[in-house]
Amino acid sequence: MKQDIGDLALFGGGKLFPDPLHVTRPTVGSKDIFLDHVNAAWDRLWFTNDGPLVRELESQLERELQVDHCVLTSNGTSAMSLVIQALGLKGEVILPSFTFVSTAHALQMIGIKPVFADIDATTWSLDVDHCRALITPETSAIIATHLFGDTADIEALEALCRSENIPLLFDSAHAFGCTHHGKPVGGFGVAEIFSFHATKTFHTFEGGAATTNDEQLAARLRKMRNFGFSDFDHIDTIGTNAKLSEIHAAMGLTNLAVFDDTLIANAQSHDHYAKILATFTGLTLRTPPEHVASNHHYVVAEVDHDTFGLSRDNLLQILHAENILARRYFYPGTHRCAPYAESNADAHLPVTENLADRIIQFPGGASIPQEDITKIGWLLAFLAANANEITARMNRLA
Ligand code: T4K
Repeated sequence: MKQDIGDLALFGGGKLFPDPLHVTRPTVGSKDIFLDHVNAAWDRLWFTNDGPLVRELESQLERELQVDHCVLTSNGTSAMSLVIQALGLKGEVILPSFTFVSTAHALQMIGIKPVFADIDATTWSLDVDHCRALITPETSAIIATHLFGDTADIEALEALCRSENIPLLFDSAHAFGCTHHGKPVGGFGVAEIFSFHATKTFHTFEGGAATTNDEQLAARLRKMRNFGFSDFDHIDTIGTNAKLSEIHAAMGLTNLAVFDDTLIANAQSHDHYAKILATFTGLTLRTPPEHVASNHHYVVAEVDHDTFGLSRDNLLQILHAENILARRYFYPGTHRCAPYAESNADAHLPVTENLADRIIQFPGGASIPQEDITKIGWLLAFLAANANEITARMNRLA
């Protein structure tokens, strides 16, 4: 533990963690159950193309998410691309800048212009008034993100899309296992898209899904993920290869079996941070509102430079030196990323830009030992107590 600011690793002291402490580690169920599924696939010699494990996982997810159709895909980005193309979107699509770049890329790659809207300062969800102001005759959809285990402003976005007669989609990569007014995320809008990447609270190594209550859309997505085949030699539509393999589905079945435990462990980590951050000022933990049951996978805080005494980026530098690999998702905001910066040079998204400069994600989730959170908490309190002296020393080093 640090007694003096000279003990900080940034100033030459020993690292608080000998090995890197990642922002997240994959949560895994029983290795034996996973291997049982893999052995069964091995014996069947059936490894992909709508295999029995994929079908079983799809039906379990439909029950879990209370949605009519779950179409598994190779990753979340391919699910998003398929839905965008299955719905025939074109022209312009409105989305938040403050999200992962994948949706903007999926649009831009097929010549649809991503139009970046700001988020609301309180909810961090798409700002509905700004979306309304951005709608033009070219707008073909709105794609909102449920961010950090919270949900978007679903009702207001639905009302807007209904009045404009355009589809509403959700990027739900962060919201598996969350509910909104008691209803599971997965059945809202025309379709929702999940990522089952290893960094997500429920994962299939790599993978993703589109969920929908629209039977025709689901049928189209199933064909499109498999080159457009409707049977052995009939190709009905253009498509691609976006299938999930049996080994990925085996991981999904394994992890879904322990998902209730994952949620409990996520909440324990989140609560532990909440108690620690309440003992000093300047780091405000993001806590979803009452109507959302969060998956608590993301431990995200806003750094208030004035009250905490350290800027977000100085804090990040100190933590990384200690081997605590906190992240600043989603810095700097998609509209300021290289592929979009020039065409959005005039875009003014004050809430997004402010948040992108203040936010930090701490190591959290179900796999982090509670004693590691205690150590991080101790360090954060030490930094808060000595912030001015540390900042002065960092300035001298710069
Ligand atoms: N929408 C949203 C809101 C998303 O966040 C994402 C993906 C998508 C859509 C698209 O879904 P996918 O097409 O990816 O299914 C990661 C992931 O690659 C990406 O899936 C994720 N979001 C994004 C937010 O984060 P990186 O480059 O930040 O990940 P990386 O490799 O630095 O890993 C993060 C931490 O996780 C590391 O500190 C180590 C740990 N880790 C990672 C992997 C892969 C492990 O411990 N084990 C592992 O196997 O992008």
